[in-house]
Amino acid sequence: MPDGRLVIANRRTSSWSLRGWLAVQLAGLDVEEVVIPLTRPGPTAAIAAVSPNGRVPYLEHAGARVWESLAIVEYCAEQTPALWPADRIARAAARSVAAEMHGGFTGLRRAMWMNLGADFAGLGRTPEALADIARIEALWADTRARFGAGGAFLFGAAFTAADAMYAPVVARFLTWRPELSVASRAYCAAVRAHPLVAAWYDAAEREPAAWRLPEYETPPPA
Ligand SMILES: N[C@@H](CCC(=O)N[C@@H](CS)C(=O)NCC(=O)O)C(=O)O
Repeated sequence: MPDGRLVIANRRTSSWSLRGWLAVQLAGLDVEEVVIPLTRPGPTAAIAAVSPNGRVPYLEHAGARVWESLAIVEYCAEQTPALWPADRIARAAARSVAAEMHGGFTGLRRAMWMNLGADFAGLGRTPEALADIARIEALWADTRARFGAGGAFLFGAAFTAADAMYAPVVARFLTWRPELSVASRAYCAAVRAHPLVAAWYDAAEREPAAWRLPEYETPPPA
């Protein structure tokens, strides 16, 4: 019998769900997965009925109730410390970039929402989104230069919680195709090829078309 449940929303468009799900997978928690499709206008009543903050991801595990993706990441890292880099200085940087993602980049998130099945190449390039993208590229480059020498991810060979926090950004970049450096594109390719990310994309493709929300399927004007 599973030790609890992880509540998420549509894989195609729920970027925060992807972060929580990756953390749970990386930690190897044995939880039932409950997918609640988003409804519009929100908030989604079925999510509000189960999650303390009315949002997903929401985790129940061995008596603990955890909401907010970053809190789920931290809970998972308590179970499996390798979610963060082992080195104290690298771990501090990983926590910082993860927190920066959790608390910011609203310009990007508003203009280039996650839709794994869409092709919105060239669109969504608002000044706010482009400023966020510049910061993200600088952050990725700096992190990889300082800690990433051993592999393709932010902290080297291991896909850590920091990569989990940025996986939905990668997904946005693959859908909206902003201009990116060669190094950023290589990082995006590595994240997309990770088996857990690939599994999420595959499962998203199998979701019922009826779950799709018109506001996330319609491209913004060019
Ligand atoms: N700060 C939250 C954000 C979670 C969030 O906004 N989740 C969205 C789905 S991606 C949600 O649950 N929305 C509820 C709704 O639209 O009804 C976190 O980090 O978990």
